[in-house]
Amino acid sequence: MNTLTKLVFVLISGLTLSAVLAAPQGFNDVTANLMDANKDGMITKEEYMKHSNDMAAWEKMDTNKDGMLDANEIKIGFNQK
Ligand SMILES: [Ca+2]
Ligand SMILES: [Ca+2]
Repeated sequence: MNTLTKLVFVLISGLTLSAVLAAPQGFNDVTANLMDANKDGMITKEEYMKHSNDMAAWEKMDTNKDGMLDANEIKIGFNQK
């Protein structure tokens, strides 16, 4: 491996690592993580109600109305606050 190849390799590894670190972990919001009692990445109504009784906010966040917040709904919902 010559120096240039090494440099390119290091650059690519660095970029890949940054991309992984920057990628949404699905569930990295502290509050959401706290609410997700069983850490399955979803917040059910029951889990939510242990921390908040603001059901208007819940209804707004549960955009597909399936009774739970998935990672995407959490991300959008918590960022809109
Ligand atoms: Ca859960
Ligand atoms: Ca939902």
